[in-house]
Amino acid sequence: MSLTKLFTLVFLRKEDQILLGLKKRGFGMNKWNGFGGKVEPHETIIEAAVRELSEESRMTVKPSDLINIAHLEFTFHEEPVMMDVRVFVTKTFEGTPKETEEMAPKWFNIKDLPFSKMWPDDEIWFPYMLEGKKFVGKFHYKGFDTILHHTIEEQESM
Ligand code: 6OG
Repeated sequence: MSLTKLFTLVFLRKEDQILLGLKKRGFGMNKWNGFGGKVEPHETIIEAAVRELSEESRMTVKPSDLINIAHLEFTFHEEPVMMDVRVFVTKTFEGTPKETEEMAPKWFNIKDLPFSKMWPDDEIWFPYMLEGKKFVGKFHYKGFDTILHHTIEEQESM
């Protein structure tokens, strides 16, 4: 039997820069990523995206400014869990990024992203996001370092 867990992942854009955070604990520790986490039972996906961004970076966004650009599905060899990650981007936000217990935020130029210290899937799908495309990406991992196979399908709308 398989079990799906729903997550959010938010990226803020400022001209040719993107805000990433270095994860300080838990799943994906020591990797740069966007900001996000589990959707709680009482909240919508958008509410979770806004909340997780604020908790992890202290940045504020309006729910209506988040653009859903991707669904990412992660499965792991011999693991029953499927991670369903909803990816959002926006250029409209308020605040100054602050380090929190979970993340250390930093702006990166989009031409100089730290892929060697990110999830291996990021290098495959970031180009779609940076070109403004919408897509569904499916990645099947063995452990946390090896992608056994993947697919990416562009979508007209999400
Ligand atoms: P917490 O454990 O912090 O939520 N996430 C991934 N992001 C990328 N780019 N690649 C992956 O490949 C990922 N697996 C999980 C979803 C975990 C956060 O990490 C994201 C969430 O934003 C396997 O609650």
